[in-house]
Amino acid sequence: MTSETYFLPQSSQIIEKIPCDTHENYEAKEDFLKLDTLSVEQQRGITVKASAASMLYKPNDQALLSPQNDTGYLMLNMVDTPGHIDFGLEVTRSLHVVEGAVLLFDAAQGVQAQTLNVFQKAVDIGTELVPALTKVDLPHARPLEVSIAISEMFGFDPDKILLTSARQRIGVENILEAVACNVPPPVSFEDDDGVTLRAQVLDSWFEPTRGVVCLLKILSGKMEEGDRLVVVDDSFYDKHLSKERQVSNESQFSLQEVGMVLPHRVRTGKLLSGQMGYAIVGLRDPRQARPGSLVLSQDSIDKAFHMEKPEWMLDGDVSQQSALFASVHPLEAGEFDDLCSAVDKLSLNDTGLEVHRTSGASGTDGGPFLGPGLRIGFQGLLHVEVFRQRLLDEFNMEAVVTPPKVSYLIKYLPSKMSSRKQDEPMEEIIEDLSRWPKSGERFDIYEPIVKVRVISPVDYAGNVMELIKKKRGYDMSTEVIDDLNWIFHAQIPWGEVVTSFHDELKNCTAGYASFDTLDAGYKKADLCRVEIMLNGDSVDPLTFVSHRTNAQKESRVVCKKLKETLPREQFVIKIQVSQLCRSFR
Ligand SMILES: Nc1nc2c(ncn2[C@@H]2O[C@H](COP(=O)(O)OP(=O)(O)OP(=O)(O)O)[C@@H](O)[C@H]2O)c(=O)[nH]1
Ligand SMILES: [Mg+2]
Repeated sequence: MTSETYFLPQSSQIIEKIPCDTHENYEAKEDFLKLDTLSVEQQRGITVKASAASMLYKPNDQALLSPQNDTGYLMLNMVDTPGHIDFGLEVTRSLHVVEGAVLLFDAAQGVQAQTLNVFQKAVDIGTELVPALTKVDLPHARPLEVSIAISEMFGFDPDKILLTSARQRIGVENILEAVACNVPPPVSFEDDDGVTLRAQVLDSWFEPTRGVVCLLKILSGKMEEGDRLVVVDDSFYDKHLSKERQVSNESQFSLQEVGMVLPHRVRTGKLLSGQMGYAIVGLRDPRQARPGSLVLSQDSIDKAFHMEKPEWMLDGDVSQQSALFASVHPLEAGEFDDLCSAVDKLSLNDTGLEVHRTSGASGTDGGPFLGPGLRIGFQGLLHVEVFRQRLLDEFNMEAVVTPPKVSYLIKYLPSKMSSRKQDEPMEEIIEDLSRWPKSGERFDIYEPIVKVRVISPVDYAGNVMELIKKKRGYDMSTEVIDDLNWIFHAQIPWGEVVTSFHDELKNCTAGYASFDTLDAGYKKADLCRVEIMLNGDSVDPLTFVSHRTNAQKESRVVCKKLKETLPREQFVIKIQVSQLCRSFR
């Protein structure tokens, strides 16, 4: 959970509408359990999207309130973030908009790899951290040992680590009080004149009956229903600089409804500086209010342009961060346009997706069997699964997703046989395997490498090390966390990690190990491109890259699977594999 606290600059009329959490009644609240609203989250019991909610809290220490605040309450704006590494972008985005975060550790399992990752992000961003152990109710919880281990690893004062249980409602009050004491209120802009509106879109989604709904944070000024507003992004500022600014009609709107998220929506009619809430803006196209955009008032837009803007603008960040790529095809060939429209809407809400339509309208061609499709970049394998399920749940669109691939760096070497033109670069990163060098070229291939950090009970150390070796890992080292857990560091080709590392690691450690990864550049490798052909036609989406030593084995597995799954026809279907230029059956 990440949390933000700030002083309540609001009159009592708003307080009446907001349920208050005092020390006496917080136990009666069930609402905060309902933040995981997507059906994929409920089915799988995981969080995939960050979601926000606000509450009033009456601190024990009333000295925490500012002199102007005579209400006795603080308003806490909280964001719940996913834990799985594939949704790390949600964590990064959330950390940028809060002043502090509660870092939760499992009192039974101890430190997990993704917690290390979040800790490092929070330190880089400068977020205040409140450490807490949860699940202390479990019979095998080890609060003392885990507290000592994390205080040594992260430098927290062991006495300040809070003990809690979400299930038994233990220690919730202590967390709220620690947040109120330690997390500072948001810093307002230096040039805040108290009236000029600057709000940032934190999230937005499309609802068929209401159109685009935004989750906003008011950075300065206020917004009220009926206000004429404008959504602007980075390109707006660029155009303004080149004096070509023209606010398009599409990004102007009249604010239809505004309110707070508690976590059910409560219409308040206005939002003031420092508050977080929802806004229904009457836009129909979700792309017009992308997360990171700024909302300004039409009346003061020229003034606002000369004022400070928040650092965080997300657009453009994501493309470099896709971990793997797959091509996505509709189940029925005629549904390609519907697929495109569904993916457009989903990509607004899932900013980790990178949608490519490079080769004309059809994006990527799956040949006679898969038909046209889109090439999409994902954050990891779970992300691919969640994407597929969200398409089905939220857009009733069943899609075929080909096995994901990573990107490769190709360095061309001088060759008389080369058909490359002089102005073509000698180095390129490709994620589309149809751009693999043609035969006759001389080239070196570099594959992406990641630093992997596995945290596992020491009982499974042998299995973990064997798995790392099997995945072509190198530079392995170990570090002791406590009597029970070790950290294993290694460098592993990313292509080996994305395929089945997660499942195999969980299997060989009875589900106890966790891992995270850090980009470590590219390394030269002996790789082959393996092409699958059906009746002589290459099926692009089935092409894969394999280490030379495994290529033959992996090709046979794919052919065998194809033989089992392709529908029986009256004619003979020839399945062939071509590895580099060498062909075999
Ligand atoms: N015994 C016990 N179980 C808990 C406690 N908190 C959560 N759980 C269980 O742990 C599982 C995961 O809980 P979540 O609250 O979904 O965990 P999370 O950290 O939000 O997970 P993600 O958001 O997917 O990263 C569920 O089965 C919960 O019932 C606790 O304090 N005690
Ligand atoms: Mg969760």
